[in-house]
Amino acid sequence: MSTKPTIAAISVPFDLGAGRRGASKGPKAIMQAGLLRGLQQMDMTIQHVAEIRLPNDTAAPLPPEVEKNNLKYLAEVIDVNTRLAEQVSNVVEQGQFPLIIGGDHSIAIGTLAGLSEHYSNLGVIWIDAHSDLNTADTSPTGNIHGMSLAISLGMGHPLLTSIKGEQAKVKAENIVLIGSRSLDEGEKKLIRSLGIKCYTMHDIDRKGMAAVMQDAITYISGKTDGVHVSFDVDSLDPLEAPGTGTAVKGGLQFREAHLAVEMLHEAGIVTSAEFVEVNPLLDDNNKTSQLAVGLISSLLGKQIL
Ligand code: NNH
Ligand code: MN
Ligand code: MN
Ligand code: MN
Repeated sequence: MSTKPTIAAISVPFDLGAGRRGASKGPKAIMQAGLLRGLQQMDMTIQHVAEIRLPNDTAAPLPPEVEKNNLKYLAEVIDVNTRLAEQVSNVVEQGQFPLIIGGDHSIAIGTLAGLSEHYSNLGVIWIDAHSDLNTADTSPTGNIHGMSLAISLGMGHPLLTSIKGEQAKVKAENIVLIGSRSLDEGEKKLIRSLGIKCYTMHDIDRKGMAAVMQDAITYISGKTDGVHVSFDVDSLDPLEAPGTGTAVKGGLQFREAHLAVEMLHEAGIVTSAEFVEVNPLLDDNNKTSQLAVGLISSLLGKQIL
């Protein structure tokens, strides 16, 4: 995005994909931390186009014979993501830049499904302490936010993988994981067997964030027709981002995270983004919401000088 597109913010106050409640309050906290104001000051046109939620917090019921084993709140996750996918697709159709504000990371299912209607070779940069590559068979928790990337690859419950069509929404070779440090056994196997590009915290420590991002951008640029940034705030160190449900020590420092998104902006390749897993109930004086606003602004072009 070299010229400034209109940013279409879509908030998704949903947290039933996570193991604890509270990420549903993320969008409001991020808005209150000044997201729209900040972007307008950068001369960006931003509109809050939609809030995606379940009417009366009730999902369309699933037929009783549907297998729901180790898939918590399956009906709710399907319903909200079906709505989100449609909204994301419509925003792209209108030539706007979708900015999805979560909500827990299960909403990536709907985001990627919606994007897949417009990109046949979508790149995905997944910045997260986790890889979210579990299926019901490998998940230690049954929380669907730990399965969203696998579902987008076409692996998982058929009612989840078939939102916006049966096809895989993203290809393994078009994914880059950044900041990984908490991977379940089944996820490690999948990353190895599919050859998914994965920059762990170890790699970031060794090479430095600048080199990692340069590699990641080079890897993804040539072969994709769009790049989505899926940013889970638990990628940051818990000292920087305490307001998140599954904090893992040893994460990205404040500047490392900003450098990553600044470099993505400079590369001019990003066509959509989502920021997820801000949980205001666990936050310390809105520190994590404010951090999210700073990271979003940097990704969209805010510069220091
Ligand atoms: N891997 C764990 C699970 O499947 C944790 C996932 N939690 C996340 N992912 N926050 O980003 O439940
Ligand atoms: Mn449409
Ligand atoms: Mn995640
Ligand atoms: Mn995570």
